[in-house]
Amino acid sequence: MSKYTNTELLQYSEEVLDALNSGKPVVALESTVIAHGLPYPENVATAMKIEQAVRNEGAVPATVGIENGKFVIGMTEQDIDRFASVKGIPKTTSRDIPVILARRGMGATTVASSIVAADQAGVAFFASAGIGGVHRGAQKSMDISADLIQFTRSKVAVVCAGAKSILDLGLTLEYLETQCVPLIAWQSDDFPAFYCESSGYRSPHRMDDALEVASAIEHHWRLGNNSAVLITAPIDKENAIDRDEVEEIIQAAARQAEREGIRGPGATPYLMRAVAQATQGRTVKANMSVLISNAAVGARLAVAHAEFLR
Ligand code: PSU
Ligand code: MN
Repeated sequence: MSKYTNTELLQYSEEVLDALNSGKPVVALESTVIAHGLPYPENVATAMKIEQAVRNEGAVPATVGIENGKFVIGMTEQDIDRFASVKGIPKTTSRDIPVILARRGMGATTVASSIVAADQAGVAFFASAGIGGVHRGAQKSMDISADLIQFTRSKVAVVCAGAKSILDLGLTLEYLETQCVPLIAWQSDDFPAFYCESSGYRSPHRMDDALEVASAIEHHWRLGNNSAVLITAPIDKENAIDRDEVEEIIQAAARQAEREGIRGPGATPYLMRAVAQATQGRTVKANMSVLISNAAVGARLAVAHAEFLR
């Protein structure tokens, strides 16, 4: 009998089920970035390119979301189009999951809720562009993304381009260290800052070999940690944006957000839109490029991990 199968909670695509049951690498992908992170129709095109990037590296993509009270593990093209175009699909982070499931609703999954789903589904890898983190001024606002807490609870390897500098990246790194989340910079020395190659902070570890990354991930799990390993890969040089330029724009956007009293789950999308506007869409282009390149890195590492386990 096959180990993986559809359940009351999980609706797999056939392709993902086949891959999991034959030990092939699968990479989970989030849907908040489709529903809330990018404009239509660029979001649809990007979601398809992300999936293609995963396939090109020899892995199977599984775009994750919530529909009809189930986690979808591997969206169809129609699903992706719906998440990209239908207004009002709620951004669903970890704590929202039970409510959305109980109401048999739809939910666009964040990094946190996507790795909850991936972990349940037996998908070991997840790739996205930017994770949430500790917000600037968190000493007062206490705004810390649930992504960081979820890393301590879900056994998934997470590949990302670090986090946007709309956050306090120094505090984000401190938080990850305190919470015992292994952090590896893929083929670079620094913790990247999404649009920027470097946040200015060094990463605690650099690795250049995919099998060595796979080994580190397995060591973490074999030690009994049911938690994430975080791997960062920087944006391509051609699409990178200068750190000082972004910094000025972010400071202005953060002041505006404060004046308008923007808080809670709306804060990240608000700041992202403000930065996109101020750069005439250059950050949107960077966002798309980094989503695609990270998906490729995630797939490459997932392939190495499957090889490591053989
Ligand atoms: N950062 C980005 N793009 C995004 C997000 C973060 O550069 O689309 C989304 C991701 O889904 C992430 C979530 O998990 O925002 C974090 O939101 P919050 O800060 O509210 O936890
Ligand atoms: Mn928040």
